[in-house]
Amino acid sequence: MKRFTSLFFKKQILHQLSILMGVFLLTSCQMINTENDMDLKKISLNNHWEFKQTDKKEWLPAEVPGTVHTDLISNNIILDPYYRLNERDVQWVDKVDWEYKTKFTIDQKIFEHQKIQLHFDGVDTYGEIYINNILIGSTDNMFREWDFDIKPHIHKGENTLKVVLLSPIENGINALKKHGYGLPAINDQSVIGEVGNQQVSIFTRKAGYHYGWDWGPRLVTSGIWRDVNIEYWNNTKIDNIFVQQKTSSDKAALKVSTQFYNQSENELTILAKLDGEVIKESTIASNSLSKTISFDIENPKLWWPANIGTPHLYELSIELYDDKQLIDVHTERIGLRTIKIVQKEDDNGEGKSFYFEVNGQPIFAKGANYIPNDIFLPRVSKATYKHLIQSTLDANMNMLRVWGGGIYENDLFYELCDEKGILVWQDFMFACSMYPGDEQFINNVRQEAVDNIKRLRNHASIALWCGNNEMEMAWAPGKDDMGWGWKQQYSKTQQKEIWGDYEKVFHQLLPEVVEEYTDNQFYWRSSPTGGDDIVAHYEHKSGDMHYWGVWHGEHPFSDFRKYIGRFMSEYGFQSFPEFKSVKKYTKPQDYDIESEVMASHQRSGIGNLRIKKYMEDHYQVPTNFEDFLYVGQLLQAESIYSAIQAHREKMPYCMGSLYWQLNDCWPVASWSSIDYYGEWKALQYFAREANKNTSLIVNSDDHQLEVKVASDINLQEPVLLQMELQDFEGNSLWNQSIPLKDITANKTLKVFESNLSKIISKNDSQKLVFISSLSSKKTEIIDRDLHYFVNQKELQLPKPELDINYTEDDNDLYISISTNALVKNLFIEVDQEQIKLSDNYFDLIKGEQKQITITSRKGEKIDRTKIKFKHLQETMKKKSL
Ligand code: BMA
Repeated sequence: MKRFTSLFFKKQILHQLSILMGVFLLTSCQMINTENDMDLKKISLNNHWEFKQTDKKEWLPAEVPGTVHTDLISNNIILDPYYRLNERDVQWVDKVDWEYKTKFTIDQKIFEHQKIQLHFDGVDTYGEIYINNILIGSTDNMFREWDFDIKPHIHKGENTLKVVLLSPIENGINALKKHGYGLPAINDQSVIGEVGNQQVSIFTRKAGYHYGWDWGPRLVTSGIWRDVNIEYWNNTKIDNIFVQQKTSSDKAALKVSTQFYNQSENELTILAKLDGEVIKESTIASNSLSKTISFDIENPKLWWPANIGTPHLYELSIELYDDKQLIDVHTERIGLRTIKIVQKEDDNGEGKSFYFEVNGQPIFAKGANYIPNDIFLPRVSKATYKHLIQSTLDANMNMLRVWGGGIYENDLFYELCDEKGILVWQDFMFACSMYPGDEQFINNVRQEAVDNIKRLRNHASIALWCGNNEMEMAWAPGKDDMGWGWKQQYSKTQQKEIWGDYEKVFHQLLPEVVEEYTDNQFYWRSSPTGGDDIVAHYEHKSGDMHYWGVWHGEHPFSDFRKYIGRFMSEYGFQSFPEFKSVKKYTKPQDYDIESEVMASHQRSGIGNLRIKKYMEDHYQVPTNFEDFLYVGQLLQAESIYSAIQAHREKMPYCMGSLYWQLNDCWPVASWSSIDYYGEWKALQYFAREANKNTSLIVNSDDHQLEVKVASDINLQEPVLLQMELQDFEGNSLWNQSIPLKDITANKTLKVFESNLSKIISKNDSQKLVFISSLSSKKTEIIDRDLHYFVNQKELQLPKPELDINYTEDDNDLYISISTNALVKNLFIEVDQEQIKLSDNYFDLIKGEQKQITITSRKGEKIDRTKIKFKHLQETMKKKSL
């Protein structure tokens, strides 16, 4: 195998070093570096941009990658649209055209290359590309990558690149006129966009949420939103690689196909390396455009989802040589695993299972739906991505659904998911609307799908491709009594046309592309769907389910236990951000959820109504604004905690629970568990509890109490269930312990049940807490649960006195807390940015000592004077403002 001489390998190292140096030099200025002798070279064109409104004269400094809006903000032309009502003042931005320009220098050496190509990782959206003032091409899809051969248009010396970004709204309006009639686009806030009822989002291949959503503002961006560079090479370069695997615990058989641009007359050499070691070498015939090499990895280290095993990654490099000269190298981190979606007919014939099986093991999917982190995507930092994916892992999740109204995320997102063992349910970018299906649109979507599948298919985390969000359910083809009333608004001919267009994309095009370009990855036509001919509703027994009875349908929280499908891919409940976040986008006169500013940062028409109604049912509704925000977060946390538990309780019938939604794209009241500023809401802490690998589930009604244990893993050793009834002053009123065996994966076992009166006896249920814990010798506490017998508003809570002590070291602040009586939902509010607490919003009983660590994500010192404590009891005092 290792036929190359050691001299050759020394040369390779020099090559690699020079590549690294080259990249460094090239990104630091827009001058060309020709020092390294690898054949393919790149110049980043991310620097020295200027922009202007097309019909204005003055050029201003601009950022690439960037957006028009953020450039206008940095040049003090518009104010931050996220602050108070500023969004309303910037609606003109999407109705005019913009120009961006930069310069680059081509020296003799570069000029001599056979191929010189301009490459955009992304253009948002309608771009006209000019080199030296000559139009060389155009773009019309934010999700695609764009290549332009610029060799014929450039000269030695200085050249110019200009990108004209045409108004997405003007383009949309023209497309709407051409189409002849409008299409459903319920989240398109055209009125806020000052274009009346002209909902045009569906005509443009651009992130749907830019046009508004029920958690998002209306800010229709334009911009060169991802990297732009010039690539130049002679003869050959790697286009992409496609890794296929047949993996089992003792062997992974890999087939790596490499596609090239190749005009070389020579026979080339291709080398595959795994973790730096040469694993296979082969030759490529002259002019050949692809090469597949196969090799086996014995006893592979498998990639496992988080908490089930280690998500091991191997580094695979493909190197290309022409006569021992390194021409190009492509490196990816890959995971060896199998992922299947199992849909097996139930024994009673009523439905089919729907679960993910990784390496042959069924996995209960725990997680959330994920939306883009900002309207202005290029400014989302690496730190934000890292924080979100780490928070996903920290909340004991193993799956995120990249939802179809946003974007195919940046590489970094998937790299982090690979690393942390987070499975990705990947939607194609279509949501809550119906789209056109003319030839141009279809071709555009095909290329979009190909580009993104090629970019993402080798990621270990990609588990499923899904056609769209909620479109099948909303249209409900052939079912007159189902759907969202969309089809009824159209003539029979139009209905046929709209559904025909739907079928072209979601039943033909996308499954075909997934089949052709992936390693047998699974395609699911819409979320939710019952599969076969079943349109999703709240009681279907196959496929995935979005259950919105709680919230949209005003069902009580207890209905989370009633409506459970095979895989819950959406359900949710809103809350406001915490007060410290609200302060960032408001002024004190806005501190009322019905104020104009707060209402503008609440985009669900029924949002405040629902929060208030459910709060009245469960809590004493505080009149104080700050308290209302806090109790609202508890309400959301309680609701989703109970839903996660209900879904896990139904395991293995139900094998997935992804709540709506993990994150926010601006500061707003929404269903998120992490706010725009990265602060964990109460829900994020509660989800962490509910998602533990082994979890106690305690339920009671007026007569009965049940304790169950849900587990995603096999527990190797016996465990002890300890249960105790206490009053709020810490007096023990009843207790029992039960040793447990046979806690096995993907099962929920009932481990205790009793007539309630036997436990509560004559005690007042409003003053009681049922404490259960599960412990093993090895792990000590596996899980612990505090269960109350009445709603929070009926609890007769004591007035606790807290004993709080602080210690600190260089980075962290430690708080030790104890109490003389039960304290409910203690909220440690730290009025400092980017803070991480080891726990928050927890209940504490007498006799416990709680240790909290507070860390700054920015590495700052924690300022003790900025810490406040709030608990539920305080909000229950009938105080008026
Ligand atoms: C779900 C999502 C989103 C929406 C959310 C809340 O159906 O797919 O479209 O934001 O509900 O209404």
